[in-house]
Amino acid sequence: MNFPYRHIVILTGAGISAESGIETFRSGADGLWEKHKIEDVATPEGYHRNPVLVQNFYNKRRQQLEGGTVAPNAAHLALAKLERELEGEVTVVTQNIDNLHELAGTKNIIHMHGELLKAQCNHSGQSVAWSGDISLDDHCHCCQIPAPLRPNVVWFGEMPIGMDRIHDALVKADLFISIGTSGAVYPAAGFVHEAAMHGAHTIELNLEPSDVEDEFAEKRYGKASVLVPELVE
Ligand code: BV8
Repeated sequence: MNFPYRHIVILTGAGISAESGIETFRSGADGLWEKHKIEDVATPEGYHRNPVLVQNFYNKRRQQLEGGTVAPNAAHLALAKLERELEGEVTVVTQNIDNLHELAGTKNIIHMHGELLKAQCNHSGQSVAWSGDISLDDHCHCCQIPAPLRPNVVWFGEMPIGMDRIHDALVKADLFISIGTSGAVYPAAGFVHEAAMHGAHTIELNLEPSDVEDEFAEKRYGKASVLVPELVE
């Protein structure tokens, strides 16, 4: 592979999984989930206000992931091939909580907004692999007094996962590619600026210009399953 870069950071969002059948958050007709904006459902306040609603929001998405109807698409597979064949380092920073990058074969992944196939102890914050629904009756086994389990995801107002590792990768990057994200959520939407400040070339691959399109040196618009193989293969 004659890709002339040696330290590549790839940020992915819901758009890379759209062609695998997983709904995005904001590019749909109204960007709502059962009449709720994600900003209202994916928050600690929303969870404490209505834990059943929020658990259902994630249980339905976990059922889809485990239902055997979604699989990695050509974009996920092209990124896994890039990581295998590049003489250098590829870091996939995903805002997605699905496991499609793993299923495609990518190894170096940072799930900065958490993972659907894990549950988290409400008290200790420890996470555990989880399949099936999380119900209000499910409790952790890590604490003296068992605490309720919540989805292992980063809600608005909570600290994203892996920020130190992400920062280190952005400082070293000679190429930053953003795939399938609206650029609506921080700190992820600010990564392009940080990478460019440290000299990386920056490319946006998306169905339409994102909220941070002006930050990119290069932009290609269309479907990820077409654009990503075109770029990296
Ligand atoms: C934090 C949970 C402090 C898991 C999610 C005011 C200004 C700036 C920032 C803030 C502000 N007020 C508050 C904030 C901070 C806040 C924030 O950014 N709010 C926004 C709404 C303004 N951020 C936070 O609270 C974060 N935490 O800041 O802590 C801190 C910071 C740094 C260091 C230390 C401490 C926590 C944010 C995490 C929130 N949790 N989800 C889940 O339920 O999935 S966010 C949610 O949005 C998802 O995780 C999702 O990944 C993320 C971003 O959405 P996208 O992935 O981009 O999806 P979207 O639908 O929007 O877009 C899809 C795109 O794909 C579209 O552009 C579409 O055109 C394209 N597309 C569609 N199909 C295709 C395609 N592209 C290619 N091919 C296709 N086929």
